Amino acid sequence: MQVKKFLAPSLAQALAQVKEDLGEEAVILHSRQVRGQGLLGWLRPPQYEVIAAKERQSPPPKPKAKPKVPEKQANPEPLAALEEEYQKLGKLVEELKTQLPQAPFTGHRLEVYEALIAAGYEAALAEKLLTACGEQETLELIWQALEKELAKGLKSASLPFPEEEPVVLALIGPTGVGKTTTIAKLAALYSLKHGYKVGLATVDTYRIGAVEQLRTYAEILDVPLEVALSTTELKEALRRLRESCEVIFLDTAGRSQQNHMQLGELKSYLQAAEPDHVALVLSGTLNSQGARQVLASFGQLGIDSLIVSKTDEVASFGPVASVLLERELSISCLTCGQAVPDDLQLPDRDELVNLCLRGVRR
Ligand SMILES: Nc1nc2c(ncn2[C@@H]2O[C@H](COP(=O)(O)OP(=O)(O)OP(=O)(O)O)[C@@H](O)[C@H]2O)c(=O)[nH]1
Ligand SMILES: [Mg+2]
Repeated sequence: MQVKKFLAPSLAQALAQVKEDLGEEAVILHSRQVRGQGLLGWLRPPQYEVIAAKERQSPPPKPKAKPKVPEKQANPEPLAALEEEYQKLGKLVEELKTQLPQAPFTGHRLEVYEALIAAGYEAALAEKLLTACGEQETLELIWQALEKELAKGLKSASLPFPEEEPVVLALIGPTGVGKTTTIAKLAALYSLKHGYKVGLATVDTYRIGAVEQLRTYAEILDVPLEVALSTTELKEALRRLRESCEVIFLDTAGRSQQNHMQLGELKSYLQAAEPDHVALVLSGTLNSQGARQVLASFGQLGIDSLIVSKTDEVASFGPVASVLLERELSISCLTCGQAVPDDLQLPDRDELVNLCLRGVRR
Protein backbone atom coordinates (compact mmCIF):
# COMPACT_ATOMS: atom_id res chain seq x y z
CA MET A 1 0.00 0.00 0.00
CA GLN A 2 1.28 3.48 -0.85
CA VAL A 3 0.63 6.14 1.88
CA LYS A 4 1.17 9.87 1.35
CA LYS A 5 0.68 13.09 3.27
CA PHE A 6 -0.73 16.23 1.54
CA LEU A 7 -0.71 19.79 2.91
CA ALA A 8 -2.78 22.69 1.43
CA PRO A 9 -4.40 25.96 2.56
CA SER A 10 -7.89 24.44 2.27
CA LEU A 11 -9.33 20.95 2.57
CA ALA A 12 -10.66 21.11 -1.00
CA GLN A 13 -7.18 21.88 -2.30
CA ALA A 14 -5.62 19.08 -0.25
CA LEU A 15 -8.22 16.59 -1.65
CA ALA A 16 -7.55 17.83 -5.18
CA GLN A 17 -3.88 17.04 -4.67
CA VAL A 18 -4.75 13.57 -3.43
CA LYS A 19 -6.86 12.90 -6.49
CA GLU A 20 -4.22 14.18 -8.85
CA ASP A 21 -1.41 12.25 -7.25
CA LEU A 22 -3.00 8.97 -6.24
CA GLY A 23 -6.01 8.87 -8.51
CA GLU A 24 -9.72 8.19 -7.99
CA GLU A 25 -9.18 4.97 -6.00
CA ALA A 26 -7.25 6.74 -3.21
CA VAL A 27 -8.57 6.26 0.34
CA ILE A 28 -8.50 9.12 2.89
CA LEU A 29 -6.98 7.74 6.09
CA HIS A 30 -6.93 10.93 8.12
CA SER A 31 -7.49 14.71 7.77
CA ARG A 32 -6.88 17.55 10.19
CA GLN A 33 -6.23 21.28 10.47
CA VAL A 34 -2.61 22.10 11.37
CA ARG A 35 -0.81 25.29 12.39
CA GLY A 36 2.86 26.13 12.07
CA GLN A 37 5.22 25.83 15.04
CA GLY A 38 5.78 28.71 17.50
CA LEU A 39 4.09 32.09 17.73
CA LEU A 40 4.54 32.79 14.00
CA GLY A 41 2.76 29.60 13.21
CA TRP A 42 -0.24 30.80 15.18
CA LEU A 43 -0.25 34.12 13.36
CA ARG A 44 -0.32 32.48 9.90
CA PRO A 45 -3.57 31.01 8.46
CA PRO A 46 -4.01 27.22 9.25
CA GLN A 47 -3.10 24.51 6.75
CA TYR A 48 -4.99 21.30 6.02
CA GLU A 49 -3.23 17.96 6.23
CA VAL A 50 -4.67 14.89 4.52
CA ILE A 51 -3.14 11.41 4.71
CA ALA A 52 -4.26 9.23 1.86
CA ALA A 53 -3.40 5.78 0.65
CA LYS A 54 -3.69 3.71 -2.49
CA GLU A 55 -3.30 0.01 -3.19
CA ARG A 56 -0.19 -0.66 -5.21
CA GLN A 57 -1.19 -2.07 -8.51
CA SER A 58 -0.25 -5.73 -8.56
CA PRO A 59 0.47 -7.18 -11.91
CA PRO A 60 -2.55 -8.97 -13.35
CA PRO A 61 -2.48 -12.66 -12.53
CA LYS A 62 -1.17 -14.85 -15.25
CA PRO A 63 -3.93 -16.86 -16.81
CA LYS A 64 -3.86 -20.31 -15.26
CA ALA A 65 -2.86 -23.03 -17.52
CA LYS A 66 -5.94 -25.05 -18.32
CA PRO A 67 -5.75 -28.54 -16.82
CA LYS A 68 -5.22 -31.02 -19.45
CA VAL A 69 -8.34 -33.06 -20.06
CA PRO A 70 -7.37 -36.59 -20.68
CA GLU A 71 -8.70 -37.79 -23.91
CA LYS A 72 -11.74 -40.00 -23.51
CA GLN A 73 -10.97 -43.63 -23.60
CA ALA A 74 -13.55 -46.34 -23.80
CA ASN A 75 -13.09 -48.18 -20.45
CA PRO A 76 -15.35 -51.24 -20.44
CA GLU A 77 -14.76 -52.15 -16.74
CA PRO A 78 -17.20 -49.73 -14.95
CA LEU A 79 -19.94 -50.56 -17.41
CA ALA A 80 -19.58 -54.24 -16.78
CA ALA A 81 -19.69 -53.64 -12.99
CA LEU A 82 -22.87 -51.58 -13.37
CA GLU A 83 -24.47 -54.26 -15.47
CA GLU A 84 -23.64 -56.83 -12.78
CA GLU A 85 -25.14 -54.64 -10.02
CA TYR A 86 -28.27 -54.15 -12.10
CA GLN A 87 -28.73 -57.88 -12.47
CA LYS A 88 -28.19 -58.46 -8.75
CA LEU A 89 -30.89 -55.87 -7.95
CA GLY A 90 -33.29 -57.54 -10.37
CA LYS A 91 -32.80 -60.90 -8.59
CA LEU A 92 -33.31 -59.26 -5.20
CA VAL A 93 -36.60 -57.69 -6.31
CA GLU A 94 -37.83 -61.08 -7.55
CA GLU A 95 -36.84 -62.69 -4.26
CA LEU A 96 -38.61 -60.01 -2.20
CA LYS A 97 -41.73 -60.41 -4.31
CA THR A 98 -41.97 -64.05 -3.27
CA GLN A 99 -41.75 -63.02 0.39
CA LEU A 100 -44.62 -60.49 0.17
CA PRO A 101 -47.96 -61.75 1.54
CA GLN A 102 -49.80 -63.08 -1.43
CA ALA A 103 -53.55 -62.55 -1.70
CA PRO A 104 -54.74 -66.04 -0.91
CA PHE A 105 -57.68 -65.98 -3.34
CA THR A 106 -58.57 -65.12 -6.88
CA GLY A 107 -61.79 -64.00 -8.58
CA HIS A 108 -64.88 -63.28 -6.47
CA ARG A 109 -63.32 -64.45 -3.25
CA LEU A 110 -60.40 -62.09 -3.75
CA GLU A 111 -62.88 -59.23 -4.21
CA VAL A 112 -64.63 -60.03 -0.91
CA TYR A 113 -61.32 -60.71 0.85
CA GLU A 114 -60.06 -57.27 -0.15
CA ALA A 115 -63.32 -55.67 1.02
CA LEU A 116 -62.93 -57.33 4.44
CA ILE A 117 -59.33 -56.13 4.75
CA ALA A 118 -60.33 -52.61 3.73
CA ALA A 119 -63.01 -52.66 6.45
CA GLY A 120 -60.39 -53.43 9.10
CA TYR A 121 -60.73 -57.20 9.38
CA GLU A 122 -57.53 -58.93 10.37
CA ALA A 123 -56.00 -60.81 7.43
CA ALA A 124 -55.92 -64.17 9.23
CA LEU A 125 -59.64 -63.98 10.03
CA ALA A 126 -60.58 -62.78 6.53
CA GLU A 127 -58.64 -65.70 5.08
CA LYS A 128 -60.22 -68.18 7.47
CA LEU A 129 -63.74 -66.93 6.69
CA LEU A 130 -63.30 -67.00 2.92
CA THR A 131 -61.57 -70.38 2.94
CA ALA A 132 -64.60 -71.68 4.79
CA CYS A 133 -66.88 -70.06 2.17
CA GLY A 134 -65.32 -72.26 -0.53
CA GLU A 135 -65.29 -71.53 -4.27
CA GLN A 136 -68.61 -70.08 -5.42
CA GLU A 137 -69.88 -69.38 -8.91
CA THR A 138 -71.09 -65.85 -8.30
CA LEU A 139 -70.17 -62.95 -6.08
CA GLU A 140 -73.62 -63.05 -4.50
CA LEU A 141 -73.09 -66.67 -3.47
CA ILE A 142 -69.81 -65.70 -1.79
CA TRP A 143 -71.63 -63.01 0.21
CA GLN A 144 -74.29 -65.49 1.26
CA ALA A 145 -71.67 -68.02 2.31
CA LEU A 146 -69.85 -65.30 4.25
CA GLU A 147 -73.05 -64.33 6.08
CA LYS A 148 -73.42 -67.94 7.17
CA GLU A 149 -69.81 -68.13 8.33
CA LEU A 150 -70.18 -64.91 10.33
CA ALA A 151 -73.40 -66.13 11.89
CA LYS A 152 -71.59 -69.26 13.13
CA GLY A 153 -69.15 -67.14 15.12
CA LEU A 154 -71.62 -64.57 16.49
CA LYS A 155 -73.81 -65.19 19.47
CA SER A 156 -76.57 -62.97 20.73
CA ALA A 157 -77.50 -63.22 24.39
CA SER A 158 -80.65 -62.18 26.18
CA LEU A 159 -80.51 -60.04 29.25
CA PRO A 160 -82.29 -61.68 32.18
CA PHE A 161 -85.89 -60.79 32.95
CA PRO A 162 -87.27 -61.26 36.47
CA GLU A 163 -89.41 -64.24 37.24
CA GLU A 164 -89.97 -64.82 40.93
CA GLU A 165 -86.89 -63.15 42.33
CA PRO A 166 -85.58 -59.68 41.51
CA VAL A 167 -82.63 -59.63 39.12
CA VAL A 168 -79.51 -57.52 39.44
CA LEU A 169 -77.67 -56.45 36.27
CA ALA A 170 -74.24 -54.84 36.60
CA LEU A 171 -72.57 -52.88 33.84
CA ILE A 172 -68.80 -52.62 33.87
CA GLY A 173 -66.21 -51.32 31.43
CA PRO A 174 -63.58 -48.72 30.65
CA THR A 175 -64.20 -45.02 31.20
CA GLY A 176 -66.67 -43.16 29.03
CA VAL A 177 -67.89 -46.13 27.00
CA GLY A 178 -71.54 -45.42 27.81
CA LYS A 179 -72.30 -47.51 30.93
CA THR A 180 -74.49 -44.93 32.66
CA THR A 181 -76.29 -43.89 29.47
CA THR A 182 -76.95 -47.54 28.65
CA ILE A 183 -78.30 -48.17 32.15
CA ALA A 184 -80.73 -45.28 31.60
CA LYS A 185 -81.79 -46.79 28.26
CA LEU A 186 -82.22 -50.25 29.80
CA ALA A 187 -84.05 -48.90 32.83
CA ALA A 188 -86.47 -47.16 30.48
CA LEU A 189 -86.90 -50.34 28.45
CA TYR A 190 -87.61 -52.51 31.50
CA SER A 191 -89.88 -50.02 33.24
CA LEU A 192 -91.66 -48.13 30.45
CA LYS A 193 -91.90 -50.87 27.85
CA HIS A 194 -92.13 -54.02 29.99
CA GLY A 195 -93.67 -52.47 33.11
CA TYR A 196 -91.19 -53.83 35.64
CA LYS A 197 -90.39 -52.06 38.86
CA VAL A 198 -86.84 -50.84 38.29
CA GLY A 199 -84.25 -49.63 40.78
CA LEU A 200 -80.84 -48.12 40.25
CA ALA A 201 -77.68 -48.43 42.33
CA THR A 202 -74.29 -46.93 41.78
CA VAL A 203 -70.84 -47.29 43.25
CA ASP A 204 -69.42 -44.64 40.94
CA THR A 205 -68.61 -41.92 43.41
CA TYR A 206 -65.21 -41.10 41.87
CA ARG A 207 -66.18 -38.88 39.00
CA ILE A 208 -67.68 -35.52 39.84
CA GLY A 209 -71.21 -35.52 38.52
CA ALA A 210 -71.45 -39.30 38.06
CA VAL A 211 -74.11 -39.70 40.73
CA GLU A 212 -75.97 -36.62 39.52
CA GLN A 213 -76.00 -38.05 35.98
CA LEU A 214 -77.71 -41.21 37.19
CA ARG A 215 -79.96 -39.31 39.62
CA THR A 216 -81.29 -37.23 36.72
CA TYR A 217 -82.29 -40.41 34.86
CA ALA A 218 -83.77 -41.90 38.06
CA GLU A 219 -85.92 -38.79 38.54
CA ILE A 220 -87.09 -38.73 34.91
CA LEU A 221 -88.02 -42.42 35.08
CA ASP A 222 -89.34 -42.05 38.60
CA VAL A 223 -87.32 -44.99 39.96
CA PRO A 224 -85.34 -45.23 43.23
CA LEU A 225 -81.58 -44.68 43.29
CA GLU A 226 -79.14 -45.91 45.93
CA VAL A 227 -75.55 -44.66 46.17
CA ALA A 228 -72.99 -46.91 47.89
CA LEU A 229 -69.55 -45.88 49.07
CA SER A 230 -68.34 -49.30 50.16
CA THR A 231 -69.03 -52.97 49.62
CA THR A 232 -70.96 -53.08 52.89
CA GLU A 233 -73.09 -50.12 51.82
CA LEU A 234 -73.65 -51.76 48.45
CA LYS A 235 -74.97 -54.98 50.02
CA GLU A 236 -77.28 -52.91 52.18
CA ALA A 237 -78.45 -50.76 49.24
CA LEU A 238 -79.25 -53.80 47.13
CA ARG A 239 -81.12 -55.42 49.97
CA ARG A 240 -83.31 -52.33 50.26
CA LEU A 241 -83.91 -52.14 46.51
CA ARG A 242 -84.76 -55.84 46.31
CA GLU A 243 -87.64 -55.19 48.69
CA SER A 244 -89.46 -52.99 46.19
CA CYS A 245 -87.89 -53.58 42.77
CA GLU A 246 -87.95 -56.41 40.27
CA VAL A 247 -84.96 -55.30 38.20
CA ILE A 248 -81.95 -53.50 39.65
CA PHE A 249 -79.23 -51.97 37.50
CA LEU A 250 -75.84 -51.45 39.12
CA ASP A 251 -73.67 -48.71 37.62
CA THR A 252 -69.93 -48.86 38.22
CA ALA A 253 -67.06 -46.43 37.78
CA GLY A 254 -65.19 -46.51 34.48
CA ARG A 255 -61.95 -48.39 34.96
CA SER A 256 -58.78 -48.50 32.95
CA GLN A 257 -58.01 -51.97 31.68
CA GLN A 258 -54.36 -51.29 32.61
CA ASN A 259 -55.05 -50.48 36.27
CA HIS A 260 -55.01 -53.71 38.29
CA MET A 261 -55.80 -51.99 41.57
CA GLN A 262 -58.96 -50.39 40.15
CA LEU A 263 -59.99 -53.69 38.60
CA GLY A 264 -59.44 -55.42 41.95
CA GLU A 265 -61.73 -52.93 43.64
CA LEU A 266 -64.37 -53.41 40.97
CA LYS A 267 -64.12 -57.16 41.54
CA SER A 268 -64.86 -56.73 45.25
CA TYR A 269 -67.95 -54.66 44.42
CA LEU A 270 -69.15 -57.39 42.06
CA GLN A 271 -68.51 -60.04 44.69
CA ALA A 272 -70.53 -58.01 47.19
CA ALA A 273 -73.39 -57.37 44.73
CA GLU A 274 -73.62 -60.95 43.45
CA PRO A 275 -75.31 -59.77 40.25
CA ASP A 276 -77.36 -62.15 38.13
CA HIS A 277 -75.77 -60.76 34.99
CA VAL A 278 -72.57 -58.81 34.37
CA ALA A 279 -72.38 -57.01 31.05
CA LEU A 280 -69.12 -55.55 29.81
CA VAL A 281 -69.62 -52.39 27.78
CA LEU A 282 -67.14 -52.46 24.90
CA SER A 283 -66.85 -49.50 22.59
CA GLY A 284 -67.36 -50.40 18.94
CA THR A 285 -64.83 -47.72 18.06
CA LEU A 286 -61.85 -49.67 19.44
CA ASN A 287 -59.15 -51.12 17.25
CA SER A 288 -58.62 -54.86 17.55
CA GLN A 289 -55.63 -54.49 19.87
CA GLY A 290 -57.61 -52.23 22.23
CA ALA A 291 -60.61 -54.57 22.18
CA ARG A 292 -58.35 -57.53 23.03
CA GLN A 293 -56.85 -55.64 25.97
CA VAL A 294 -60.27 -54.69 27.36
CA LEU A 295 -61.56 -58.24 27.02
CA ALA A 296 -58.43 -59.72 28.61
CA SER A 297 -58.60 -57.41 31.66
CA PHE A 298 -62.35 -57.24 32.30
CA GLY A 299 -62.78 -60.86 31.22
CA GLN A 300 -61.12 -61.93 34.47
CA LEU A 301 -64.05 -60.46 36.40
CA GLY A 302 -66.51 -62.90 34.92
CA ILE A 303 -68.68 -61.58 32.12
CA ASP A 304 -72.05 -62.87 30.96
CA SER A 305 -72.48 -60.71 27.88
CA LEU A 306 -71.10 -57.80 25.93
CA ILE A 307 -72.84 -54.54 25.23
CA VAL A 308 -71.21 -53.04 22.17
CA SER A 309 -71.58 -49.28 22.41
CA LYS A 310 -71.23 -46.36 20.01
CA THR A 311 -71.85 -48.44 16.89
CA ASP A 312 -73.15 -45.21 15.32
CA GLU A 313 -69.60 -43.86 15.39
CA VAL A 314 -68.04 -46.53 13.18
CA ALA A 315 -68.20 -46.81 9.41
CA SER A 316 -67.03 -50.41 9.51
CA PHE A 317 -66.90 -52.87 12.32
CA GLY A 318 -63.96 -55.01 11.16
CA PRO A 319 -61.50 -54.41 14.03
CA VAL A 320 -63.93 -55.24 16.86
CA ALA A 321 -65.61 -58.01 14.83
CA SER A 322 -62.20 -59.65 14.35
CA VAL A 323 -61.90 -59.99 18.13
CA LEU A 324 -65.52 -60.96 18.80
CA LEU A 325 -65.42 -63.69 16.16
CA GLU A 326 -62.24 -65.23 17.51
CA ARG A 327 -63.71 -65.43 21.02
CA GLU A 328 -67.32 -66.28 20.27
CA LEU A 329 -68.59 -63.87 22.92
CA SER A 330 -72.30 -63.29 23.43
CA ILE A 331 -73.66 -59.87 22.64
CA SER A 332 -76.75 -58.72 24.51
CA CYS A 333 -77.09 -55.08 23.38
CA LEU A 334 -75.89 -52.60 20.88
CA THR A 335 -76.04 -48.89 21.51
CA CYS A 336 -76.19 -46.68 18.50
CA GLY A 337 -76.38 -43.10 19.76
CA GLN A 338 -76.75 -40.80 22.72
CA ALA A 339 -80.53 -40.62 22.77
CA VAL A 340 -82.14 -42.17 25.86
CA PRO A 341 -84.04 -44.49 25.58
CA ASP A 342 -84.18 -44.89 21.79
CA ASP A 343 -80.60 -45.63 20.76
CA LEU A 344 -80.52 -49.19 22.07
CA GLN A 345 -80.88 -52.46 20.19
CA LEU A 346 -81.27 -55.99 21.48
CA PRO A 347 -79.84 -57.60 18.36
CA ASP A 348 -80.56 -61.00 16.96
CA ARG A 349 -77.90 -62.90 15.06
CA ASP A 350 -78.90 -61.44 11.66
CA GLU A 351 -78.53 -57.93 13.00
CA LEU A 352 -75.09 -58.82 14.33
CA VAL A 353 -74.14 -60.20 10.92
CA ASN A 354 -75.33 -56.98 9.28
CA LEU A 355 -73.25 -54.96 11.74
CA CYS A 356 -70.18 -57.05 10.89
CA LEU A 357 -70.76 -56.44 7.19
CA ARG A 358 -71.23 -52.70 7.61
CA GLY A 359 -68.80 -50.95 5.32
CA VAL A 360 -67.75 -54.27 3.73
CA ARG A 361 -70.58 -55.00 1.30
CA ARG A 362 -71.40 -51.91 -0.72
N1 LIG B 1 -72.24 -41.75 19.86
C1 LIG B 1 -72.60 -42.37 20.96
N2 LIG B 1 -72.35 -41.81 22.14
C2 LIG B 1 -72.73 -42.48 23.26
C3 LIG B 1 -73.36 -43.72 23.20
N3 LIG B 1 -73.59 -44.13 24.47
C4 LIG B 1 -73.12 -43.16 25.27
N4 LIG B 1 -72.60 -42.17 24.55
C5 LIG B 1 -72.01 -40.94 25.02
O1 LIG B 1 -70.76 -41.24 25.61
C6 LIG B 1 -70.49 -40.34 26.66
C7 LIG B 1 -70.15 -41.10 27.92
O2 LIG B 1 -71.32 -41.80 28.32
P1 LIG B 1 -71.51 -42.33 29.80
O3 LIG B 1 -72.79 -43.07 29.83
O4 LIG B 1 -71.34 -41.24 30.80
O5 LIG B 1 -70.28 -43.30 29.87
P2 LIG B 1 -69.76 -44.08 31.15
O6 LIG B 1 -69.21 -45.38 30.67
O7 LIG B 1 -70.83 -44.15 32.18
O8 LIG B 1 -68.59 -43.13 31.61
P3 LIG B 1 -67.83 -43.19 33.03
O9 LIG B 1 -68.85 -43.41 34.10
O10 LIG B 1 -67.13 -41.89 33.11
O11 LIG B 1 -66.86 -44.32 32.93
C8 LIG B 1 -71.70 -39.46 26.81
O12 LIG B 1 -71.48 -38.27 26.09
C9 LIG B 1 -72.79 -40.26 26.12
O13 LIG B 1 -73.84 -39.46 25.60
C10 LIG B 1 -73.61 -44.30 21.89
O14 LIG B 1 -74.15 -45.38 21.73
N5 LIG B 1 -73.20 -43.57 20.83
MG1 LIG C 1 -70.84 -43.62 34.18
